[in-house]
Amino acid sequence: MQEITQIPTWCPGCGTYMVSAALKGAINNLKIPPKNVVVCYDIGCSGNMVNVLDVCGIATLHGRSIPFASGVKSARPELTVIAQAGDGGLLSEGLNHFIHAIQRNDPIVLIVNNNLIFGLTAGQPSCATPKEVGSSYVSDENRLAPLSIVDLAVVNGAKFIARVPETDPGLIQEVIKEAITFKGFAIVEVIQPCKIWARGAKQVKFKEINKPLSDKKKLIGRDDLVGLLYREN
Ligand SMILES: Cc1ncc(C[n+]2csc(CCOP(=O)(O)OP(=O)(O)O)c2C)c(N)n1
Ligand code: SF4
Repeated sequence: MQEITQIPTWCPGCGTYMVSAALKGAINNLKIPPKNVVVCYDIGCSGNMVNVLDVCGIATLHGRSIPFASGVKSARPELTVIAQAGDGGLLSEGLNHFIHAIQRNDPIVLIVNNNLIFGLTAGQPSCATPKEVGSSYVSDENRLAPLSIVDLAVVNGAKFIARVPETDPGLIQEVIKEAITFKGFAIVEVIQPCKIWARGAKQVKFKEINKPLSDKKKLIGRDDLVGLLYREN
């Protein structure tokens, strides 16, 4: 494997710095050789982690990181396989893949860098953009209510659901470690509002839960809950 020497180009304060450091820390902590880790990256600001993480990386197509990851895992089940996506790639371009991976319970990890907007292409609303966030393409406010990744995961029967804020790198790392050791489709959503295009997003006061809920329906509509929210044994 070649050593990665590129310097990240994310904006100062972008949550993706935290996520890439947490992912690296989780892999090191679990002592998984980087050559045994495959990360399938979506297209976007967050997908540019492909340039900085020293693992086997595949830059896939927008909205298609999950099927790439599922394919790699079925061909090489001994590898740790991770799909990465922004909220645009996951919910706007590739929502069907998300739901089908839940339905099949594909044994891969999904990390969603939810910055609440299409970041790389300069601020068009995604399906996760809150109403109060104006954008470079919508003059006042976005008229559509945002889709919730956790709610979709719950109603479609996901067995591992986590949501973590960008402000808690320790929690992001812990949850990614749990996700990597889970034997099924493990969803980790990181809330990291874009520092440029989602500045108008209301600040959610997060409440960390220290034990996964036994009744996942209680997660519906609770966008304030963070931590490992649900895990089915
Ligand atoms: C099929 C397709 N449609 C549109 C694009 C253009 N495009 C590239 S990045 C991007 C936005 C990415 O947003 P998101 O997935 O939320 O990731 P972020 O940049 O916010 O991290 C778009 C629309 C593309 N590359 N492929
Ligand atoms: S535009 Fe937003 S998501 Fe992209 S690097 Fe800057 S802060 Fe991060």
